Formats: sequence, structure tokens, C-alpha cells
Amino acid sequence: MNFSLTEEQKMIQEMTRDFAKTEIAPSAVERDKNSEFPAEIIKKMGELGLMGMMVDPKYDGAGMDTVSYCVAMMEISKVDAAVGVIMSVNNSLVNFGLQEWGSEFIKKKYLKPLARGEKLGAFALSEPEAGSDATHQQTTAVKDGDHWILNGMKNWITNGSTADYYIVMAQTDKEKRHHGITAFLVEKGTPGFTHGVPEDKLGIKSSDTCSLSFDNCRVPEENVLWEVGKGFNFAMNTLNGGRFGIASQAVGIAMASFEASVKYAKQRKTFGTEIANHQAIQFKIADMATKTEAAKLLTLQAAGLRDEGKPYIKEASMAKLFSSEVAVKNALEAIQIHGGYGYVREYLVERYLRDAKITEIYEGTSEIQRIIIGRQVLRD
Ligand code: COS
Repeated sequence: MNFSLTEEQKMIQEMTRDFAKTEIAPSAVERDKNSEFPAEIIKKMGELGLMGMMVDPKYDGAGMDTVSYCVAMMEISKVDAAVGVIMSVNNSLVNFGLQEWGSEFIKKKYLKPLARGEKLGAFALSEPEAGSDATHQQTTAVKDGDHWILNGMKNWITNGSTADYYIVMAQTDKEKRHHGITAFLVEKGTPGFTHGVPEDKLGIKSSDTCSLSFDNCRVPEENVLWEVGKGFNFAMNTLNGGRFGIASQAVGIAMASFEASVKYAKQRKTFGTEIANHQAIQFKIADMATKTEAAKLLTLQAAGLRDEGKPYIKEASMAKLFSSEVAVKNALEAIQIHGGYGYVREYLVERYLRDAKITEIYEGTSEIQRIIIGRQVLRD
């Protein structure tokens, strides 16, 4: 098994590392403080092909593989995980599903501008009463001539107020449980479709998260994705792919915590020597290094399987589960190593903890990942 990156993948890694350092890092602290959406940065990322990384060039994407996408996500998220999640949702929760199961009409009209980064996408599955229990959709869609009429509410939607195009799951036949759920593409500005105010979150503060509301919102028949009744399968299959994005985001945060800790440990002195010389600190750093490397390898291995056209659901869930838990642990250890300095905003590590926590929750909690892995392992 070969774990080394190809020349092209290394180029993507260097390019995104450079971009993150020069374009994202300088404003990350201020944007976090002010919960300010990084509109200009996202625009530039679109120009670089980072918002449609795995989309076929035929649909204006960069045509790259999953491994390239993961290394890019790691570099971006290492500097700012909020920018990471905006990129991840557009690439893996929106573009991926449209490319795989969208009609030619959908791909030309919606996927192309999304892949160019001119438009931003959102994925709306969660509801006030349906988070992990996603088959329990309460939003309804009723057929009326050549339109569907949507009513209901979605919440915790990343890019909720800033997106242009939304993938929305709704119940079209309650009797059929998950086989009665359909996915729709809804444009911002459609009458009856509104969004709430952005949530005041613990972390990833410069990404926007809000609720969506549908009040007799008319969506044309041609905006049905895949086919009527396939919406839950659409969502599940899309989320399988989305886990690469969040696993990579978590690896990025884990790397940031580790690197900050190494730097600080070499500078800070106690008892007459740099704290890096104390075994208590060395052990922490050794554990952080080992776990970060393991999370990275698990993620790249899962991505490699997908690129080879092999089954990857279990591995993607393992990568998401493990990397998100490593991100939280590393951030906690980074704060411990920094002592009081780790607890104040002047040093970045407190943000890493705030940003890391959500990776254990969104796109399937750690508990959901364990369900998916457990079922797969026991079935194999
Ligand atoms: N990939 C593809 N299909 C999947 C799947 C997966 N990982 N998990 C379930 N499915 C399919 C099943 O094959 C089944 O389809 P068919 O009936 O056509 O065969 C269907 O989904 C229902 O599966 P199941 O009966 O197992 O449903 P459950 O309610 O028991 O559990 C879980 C489904 C818990 C796996 C699902 O609800 C889930 O993933 N929840 C988390 C949702 C989530 O990630 N939310 C985050 C918000 S989006 S940011």
C-alpha cells in the first residue's frame, strides 16, 4: 500500500498551504471574534478551483481526486476551520450529490456555477425534530401540477443565509417512511423560502449556520434530485462522501494544535529550562503527534479507497470518528501545555478547541458513526 502523495497532490498541498497562510490566516482571529463570513476569501478560493475540486471539468470543476481534496481541506482547516467547513459543504455535500444524481439540466444550471465558486450551496436535512434520527423528516412537499409545494423547517444549516442553492429533503409520502422522502434543489429568493438569523455558536464562528423556513414554497418538478422517493438514499450517500471533508477538517485542527504546542514548548521556560525538556510535556506532544498521524492516514486511506472505486463507507466513518475525537483531545492538550495562556484569546489554541468540538457533532455525531461502523463490521 502506497501512502505517499503524487506530485500533483503535493502541488495542491503546497498551493493551499500558501493560500491559507497569506490569504486566510491574517484575518482569522478578527473574523472569529466578529462572526464575520469570509466572502472575499471564498471568492478567491472559487477562482483557484477549491470550491469544485472533485467536479468533472465538463461541469467547470477542477477534476481532482478525493485525496487532493482531503489534503487541501487539511491545510485550509489548519489555519481556519470555519473556512474549511464552508468549503467542505460546497464540495462534498452539494457538488458531489448534484454530480452523482442530478439531471443534466441540474448539472448545467446549478452545478456549474457552484463548481466555479460563483454560487454557494447548502445541504438541508436536519430539522428541529430530526437530527440523528434523519428518517423522521417533518418538512412536507405536495405535488401541485408541475410544481411541489414545500412546508416546514430546517435547522443547523451551514451556509444557511449565505448560500444561493439549497438541497432540501422533504417528506413526499409519509406512509412510506424513508422511501417517501425526496430531495429538491431550492433557489434562494423562491417565494415562501426564508432563513433565520445566524446562530451564535461556540466555534467555527465565521461560518454561518441558521434555520430555514418553507411556507408554501413552490419548487419546479425539474428541481427534484435523483427521483421522487430517493431523497433519503440521496442524503445518506452524500453524507458518506461528506465525511471525508469533516475528517480532513478535524485533522487540520489537530495539526494546528500540535504545531502550536511544539512551538510554545520550545519557547516557554519553567524550572530553568524550556518546557519541551520536561517529560510531562514530551509525553503529551508524543501522543499528539501519533494521534494526528493516525487520523491523517486513516483519512487518506479512506479517500484512496474511494479514488480506486472501492467501498469506503465504513472507512470514511472511521476517519470522521477518529479524527474528530483526536481534534478535541489535541486541542485540550494544547491548552494544557499553554497553561493560562491557552485559556485566553491572545493565543490561538482556545479557538482550536471551540472549532474542534463541532466535528464530533455535525454530519453525523460520533455516536452515529459508531452505529454505521458497528453495522458494517457486523455485516462483513
Ligand atoms: N449509506 C447509504 N445508505 C444508507 C446508509 C449509509 N451510510 N445508512 C443507511 N442507509 C440506507 C439504508 O440502506 C436504507 O435504505 P433502503 O431501505 O433503501 O435499503 C435506509 O438508508 C434506511 O436505513 P435504516 O433502516 O438503517 O435507517 P435507521 O433509521 O435505522 O438509521 C441512520 C439510519 C442512523 C444511519 C441515519 O438516520 C443517519 O445516518 N443519521 C444521521 C444523519 C446525519 O448525519 N445528520 C447530520 C445532519 S446533515 S449535516
